[in-house]
Amino acid sequence: MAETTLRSRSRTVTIGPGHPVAVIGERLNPTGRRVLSQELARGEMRLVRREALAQAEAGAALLDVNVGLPGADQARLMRAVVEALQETTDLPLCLDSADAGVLDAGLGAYGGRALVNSVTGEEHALAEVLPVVQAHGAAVIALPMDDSGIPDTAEGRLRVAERILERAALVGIAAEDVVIDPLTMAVGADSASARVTLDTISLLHRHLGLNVTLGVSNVSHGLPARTALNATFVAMALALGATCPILNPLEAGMMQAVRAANLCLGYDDWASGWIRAFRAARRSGGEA
Ligand code: THG
Repeated sequence: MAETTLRSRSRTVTIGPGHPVAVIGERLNPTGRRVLSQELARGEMRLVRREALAQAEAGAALLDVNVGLPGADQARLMRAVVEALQETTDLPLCLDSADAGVLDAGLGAYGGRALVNSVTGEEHALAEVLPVVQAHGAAVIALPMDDSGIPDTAEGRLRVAERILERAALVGIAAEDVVIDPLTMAVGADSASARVTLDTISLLHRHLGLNVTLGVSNVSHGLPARTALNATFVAMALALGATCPILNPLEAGMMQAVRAANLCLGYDDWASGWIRAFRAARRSGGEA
């Protein structure tokens, strides 16, 4: 199975078999967050820095960075956020935008090797995003949807992922630098959707052997008791081969599920990570 290596100026993170789960922290995203949106709109980086530090402290390995504010100059904003984050944290970044210009601006400001989130199989995305990824020597998340939409079967999603890999190879991006996302939708809106995501993960794992990410919190959108649902879903996804889930590391239940999965999948010798987290939580009076 392939390894993907990401870097900040001073830290290297390797995702892949034999490595503990690499959590991608989801909180630098203004969607549904009023105060963060307002600060970003003013170009203010106080909350961005605070969320970065909190996610690092909670155990994130990478930070997703989304500046999707309607009406903002997102290229400029992405550059400013990347600069602020590089002064604040040594975690490698995952730049989250569908716009090649926004990605190019963020990658240009970045002094490491970022993960680009994401490219789809849509012709315009392949043509615009892949050359930007290649020019900056970045890695990229592939979303298996194309100009005819999102396939509703695991086999259909695997076929689109394979087409994205072919196009990436044509511009000189190695297969191990493509992380595949099976696509996660709200299970409250379609009760078959989580199952398709999980089936896609195992098919991708068997056929491609590449790293797999997923936006865990999408699954519980609109439902109560989101953390319990997200935690169970991420444990299932990790058992089937996901290696770098995007989730909220500030939810204690999510990091508990990730640490439990690390232990159960053989990535935590002598349960030392599990015990260390329990002791740290007891000292600070919180949950493990
Ligand atoms: N795949 C990839 N990237 C992604 C996603 C994916 N990026 C975006 C998203 N999906 C993952 N990130 C989030 C971030 C936040 C939430 C869900 C997914 C979320 N936020 C709360 C809400 O909207 O209710 C608000 C949080 C708060 O107020 O603190 O649920 O699938 N590659």
